[in-house]
Amino acid sequence: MKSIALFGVIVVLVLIVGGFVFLKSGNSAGAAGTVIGNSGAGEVQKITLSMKNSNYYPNTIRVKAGQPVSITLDSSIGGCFRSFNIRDLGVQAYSKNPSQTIDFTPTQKGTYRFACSMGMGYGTIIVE
Ligand SMILES: [Cu+2]
Repeated sequence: MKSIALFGVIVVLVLIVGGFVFLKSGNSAGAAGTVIGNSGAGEVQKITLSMKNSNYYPNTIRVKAGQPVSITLDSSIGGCFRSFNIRDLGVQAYSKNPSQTIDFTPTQKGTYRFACSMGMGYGTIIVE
């Protein structure tokens, strides 16, 4: 009876450790993606949006054409604001959490509107 209990404890421990390793590998995958962005020495244009006055903040973003853009929706953003669209640039993404960035490369210069899926939150992205 005692050895069965011990076995049970070991199984639970293995599951817990295994779970941590699994979570860690998931996180490090995201971190690796970030490192790749940084290694480009300014090539990836990183933008973090948060929530202010029931809208995205900053509300106007400027990026350079032909260079990859990586948008992070920080943890203050919730609900349908996490589904991010720049219709005219063909960007349509759902970011489940801040580690899921919205990556795209704008090629066409211009001023575009970004918005959540329902259009409640919106702003302007200027590609120059
Ligand atoms: Cu919305």
